Amino acid sequence: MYTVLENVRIVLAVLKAHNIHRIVLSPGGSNIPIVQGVQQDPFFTCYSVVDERSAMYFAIGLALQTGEPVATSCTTAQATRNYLPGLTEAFYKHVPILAITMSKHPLFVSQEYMQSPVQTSLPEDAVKKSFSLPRINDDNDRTICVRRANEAVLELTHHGCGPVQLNIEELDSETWSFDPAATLPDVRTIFRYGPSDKRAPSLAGKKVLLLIGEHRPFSPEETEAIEAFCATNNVFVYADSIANFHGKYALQANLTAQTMSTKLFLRDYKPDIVVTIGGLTGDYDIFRHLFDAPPGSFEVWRVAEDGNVVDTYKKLTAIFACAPIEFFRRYTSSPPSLHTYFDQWNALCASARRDLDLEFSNAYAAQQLHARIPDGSYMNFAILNSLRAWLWFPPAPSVTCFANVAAFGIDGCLSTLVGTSMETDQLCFQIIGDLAFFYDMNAIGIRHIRNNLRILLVNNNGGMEFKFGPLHTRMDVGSFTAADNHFKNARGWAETQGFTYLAAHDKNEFLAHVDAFVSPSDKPILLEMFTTPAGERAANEDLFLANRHLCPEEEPSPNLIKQGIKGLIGQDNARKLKRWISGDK
Ligand SMILES: Cc1ncc(C[n+]2csc(CCOP(=O)(O)OP(=O)(O)O)c2C)c(N)n1
Repeated sequence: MYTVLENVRIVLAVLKAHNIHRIVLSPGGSNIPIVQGVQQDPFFTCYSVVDERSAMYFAIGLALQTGEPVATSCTTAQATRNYLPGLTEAFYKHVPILAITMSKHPLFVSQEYMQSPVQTSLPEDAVKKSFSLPRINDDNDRTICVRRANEAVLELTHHGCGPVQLNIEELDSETWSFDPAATLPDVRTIFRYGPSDKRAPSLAGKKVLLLIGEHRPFSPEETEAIEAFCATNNVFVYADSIANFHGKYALQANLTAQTMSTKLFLRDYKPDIVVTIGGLTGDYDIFRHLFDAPPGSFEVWRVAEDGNVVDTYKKLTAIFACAPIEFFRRYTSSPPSLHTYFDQWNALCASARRDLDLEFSNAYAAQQLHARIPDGSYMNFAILNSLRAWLWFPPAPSVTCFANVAAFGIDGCLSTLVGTSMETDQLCFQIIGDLAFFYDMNAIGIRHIRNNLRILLVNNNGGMEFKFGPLHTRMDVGSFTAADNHFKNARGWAETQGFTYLAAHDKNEFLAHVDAFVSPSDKPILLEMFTTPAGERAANEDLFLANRHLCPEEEPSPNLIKQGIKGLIGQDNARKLKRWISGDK
């Protein structure tokens, strides 16, 4: 029998998984779910101490004597406050005590309900960190509880030892309820390993997806370590342009991932282990597959010097708190491995089609320009739409790529690239929509601007990002969400600031400017292309339709039906029909 409170059962399971078996219990009503769970389980050694001040000092003594983390549990209200003196001692003494506290459902906190003061307002020098587990209503709450319970335990010994608060929210009506059939959940456990930790699991026989998020260019040593790791493991490296990695087993697979269904990914292309390095990917498509995959589909290992618990895909099981190079060296074995997993992705990606007659759009610009970006250049993609279009048409490996995907602001992309352009003589290209450009337009007024700056301003009259999906057919997106009709063109401002200003209203005008745009010049250049939402949509859709074969569906999808119509009446007529139906000009 266990409590009906699932968040409590998760905590009990996590304590056991991490082998925390000494617990100091103080009396009360709100922590009955914990007390009941541990007193019936021979795994736990329970100590009873009435006074919470004394209980916390008692726990310190236990931990000092055993050298192991100790848990404590008390009821709500003043009980937690009385942990404070002991927690302060533990904080400055660096003793790992997990203070499990209880609080009422947030509905009641500070609302003059009985025994409901705030339970997490501890002084900054009482605990290293404080975690709260919500009452579980759905899978998201469940995931949060599993992650936070693991994180709280791991924090006891992370970057030095110390006390940690693990607060559990509960509804009074459930606090004393038990379920005779309940057992402890088979909870996902997250472990943290150092670079030479003997407990770390093996990769032998596993299919590994090495996912590289945004990353500065790799050093030769790092590249060599990754290549050696890949050579001796069954690895496919998923690396977008902003990963700045171009190894033998790496592919720029976003177009494939975008076209593929999660069902197909799970059936044929999923790994056993995902190893992540670097920052955010900014790639919603691979994210979708990894995030949506059911629990247990694969494990995620995060390799990062900070050693933090970052559970992006809800499947984190291991954190390697070390520089990635140490991880790769450690998992490089011999002899060379089979590369079936890479071969599988490679075959699929190789059949992707990019050689289409795209409509005038950001994707068209990427298609025409990507191979013309000079070796050694730098690029910055002003997030979502521009980044995506250029992931489909990646520039040469010698081009260093960035995007502000860490916080996804349209506010400073241009300023970031201008900063980059200060310290290199190579050409620096910004791909940017009109909202992002005019947001950050003062960046081209920075008086240090140099001639190596190239701005491709894709003026599609507002935030195209919000006009791709079906949303624009269901609501007025243009007025406020995409903020149409604010900015006319950048000619005046660009010329005032000493730029060569080029404009392109169609493919011919665009192609006429390409040579100048990618060549050295005695002035910085701004090329403004004027595209339409309909053209932008058509380019994207044509690209997907041409790549449907990357994702064979059992059921004909709406897209497949569209493709059939196109086949019957021709591409141009299909576009006209679509514009007529959607009311676009
Ligand atoms: C500072 C900031 N404000 C708002 C947003 C939300 N946002 C994301 S994309 C986008 C539209 C950007 O439009 P534009 O720069 O014209 O590029 P397009 O989508 O048309 O290619 C907006 C407003 C954001 N990311 N950052």
